[in-house]
Amino acid sequence: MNDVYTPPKVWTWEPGNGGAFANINRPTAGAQTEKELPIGKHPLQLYSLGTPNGVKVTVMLEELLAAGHSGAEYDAWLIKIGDGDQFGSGFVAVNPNSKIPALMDHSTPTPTRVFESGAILMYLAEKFGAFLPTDSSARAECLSWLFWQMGSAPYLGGGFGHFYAYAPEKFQYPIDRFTMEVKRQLDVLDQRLSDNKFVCGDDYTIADMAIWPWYGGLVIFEQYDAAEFLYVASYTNVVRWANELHSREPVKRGRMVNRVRGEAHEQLRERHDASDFETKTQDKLEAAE
Ligand SMILES: N[C@@H](CCC(=O)N[C@@H](CS)C(=O)NCC(=O)O)C(=O)O
Repeated sequence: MNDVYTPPKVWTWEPGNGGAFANINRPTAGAQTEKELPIGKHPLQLYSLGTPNGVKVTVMLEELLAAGHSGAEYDAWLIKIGDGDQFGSGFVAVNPNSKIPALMDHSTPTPTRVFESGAILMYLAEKFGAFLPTDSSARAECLSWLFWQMGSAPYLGGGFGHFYAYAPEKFQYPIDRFTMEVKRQLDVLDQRLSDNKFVCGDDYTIADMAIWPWYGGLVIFEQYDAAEFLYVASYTNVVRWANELHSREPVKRGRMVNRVRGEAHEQLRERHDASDFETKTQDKLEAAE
């Protein structure tokens, strides 16, 4: 064991504990600066970043557009969470929890705000009548898996990812605890996908879109550089499903939106029009400078 910690009677905050993101973490909520959000030409305004939680929504919007729902045209604005954009007053008005993704729908009689990626996926699925079954049993199954993701991913990101990749030092106790949980979750998914094409059965739904960026990321994109440590190749059904989803063009497009890392031609930092994928990727913007 590392040094033993005896908690004080009352916890107090010590800014900058050395972990990644320590500069933006606070024990308080609410706006820290006055800053309005920009509003583009489309009814749907997304304020986000290309992290797994952000990608869920851009994949859904690109899938809706590919399926012919032209009302799903959207502006995607970049929220730089490392710079604290999520604590601006405009953003906090859309999401009091100060986390991406956050959506405003200006097509409703008064604008509708939606935060939490699961709520956004459900809102869009209901608005467009797509990617969520209407039969009540099939819908219950789909929502069960959607909320499984919401409850499970914090153990993957906030637990495993934090202690394995981001903490200032490696501590065996939390790494063991969260590795066991993440492997259990991968096994849940692997067993489910052993006799189901998609998470909810034969149809591709918002549950796949929610789960793929996290667990697909782990098995096909080396998330947290942990593929070998977690022996992800052994979850063959998850690997099959993750690759199948990645071969979809709307998934590839959704993954590019609000992305600020990786290959320049795969980054479309802001998206305001479908043609932006052809003309405004980071490689093209940089070449034009
Ligand atoms: N449960 C939330 C989680 C959102 C979340 O954790 N977003 C992260 C990025 S992936 C964020 O905005 N972090 C900024 C912060 O914590 O200050 C959802 O699914 O929308």
